Amino acid sequence: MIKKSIAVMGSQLDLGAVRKGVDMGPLAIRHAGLISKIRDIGYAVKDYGDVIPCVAESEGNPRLRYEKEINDANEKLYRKVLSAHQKGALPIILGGDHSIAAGSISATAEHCGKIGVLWIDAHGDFNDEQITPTGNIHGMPLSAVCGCGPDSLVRFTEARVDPHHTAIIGARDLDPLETKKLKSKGVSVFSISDVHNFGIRKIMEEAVSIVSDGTEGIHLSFDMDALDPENAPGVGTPVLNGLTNREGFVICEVLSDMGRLLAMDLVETNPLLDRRNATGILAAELILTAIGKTDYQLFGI
Ligand SMILES: [Mn+2]
Repeated sequence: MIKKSIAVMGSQLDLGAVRKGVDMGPLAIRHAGLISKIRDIGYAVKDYGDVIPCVAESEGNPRLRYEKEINDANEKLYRKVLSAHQKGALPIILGGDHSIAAGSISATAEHCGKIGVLWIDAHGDFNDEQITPTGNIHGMPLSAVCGCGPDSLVRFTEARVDPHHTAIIGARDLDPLETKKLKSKGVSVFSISDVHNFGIRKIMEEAVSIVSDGTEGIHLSFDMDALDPENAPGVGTPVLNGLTNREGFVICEVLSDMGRLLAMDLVETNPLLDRRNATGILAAELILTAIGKTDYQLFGI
């Protein structure tokens, strides 16, 4: 078990994505019993509530849609996550679309210094205002926190993550220019084929060594669309042929066993598209596993 208390917080942000509904993700994950189940594992836990973004008047720059509202919400989230780190708690951040990671990861990097980022996602999220095919900011946060643009998305801090300390697992829907940029900046990408050819344990071994080597620890950013839509139907941008539930849990188990988790995002849960909160429940269980819940636990003994 990580010897820390847990700080749960969320961001009800959906302006980075096209399909609406991920703003309710944090509520769906809480309704799956997250807070009491964290307490059951044996942690002190406090729920700091959600950042609620301003109502958007217009989308603004079509290459960075809703930039102002997203940045304002992320600045608030950044302060909340930073404050949780300063109190010695492990922050768990519930999304919201993936653009919230520009706020959360920046806070971890600001507090901890050199960090590794493990990005579990069907997508690369490594676009910027020049190469984006859509202008949707949820396709850009990994690039932003690595200092590869857009800089405006991380305007509240100088802290950046070295792309060489960053690994993506589960990728299967990358844009062509994004792929080129990921390669040129040195991000390690483990596609779904890599997972199925070599096995999730082998891929995790490699990924974890990349993000741990010379870093203070790992910020895990888990996008529910990394999983197969059969298991996680409640996501805005589903992509066929995803990770199995078991593979998702192994990722979290390995991180829990290592004891080097600094913070975790769990994003892109969309209750409007879900089946009886299956995706919200799965999201909560993945979080619990990452912080030490096991299948066979001697509660309080
Ligand atoms: Mn994502």
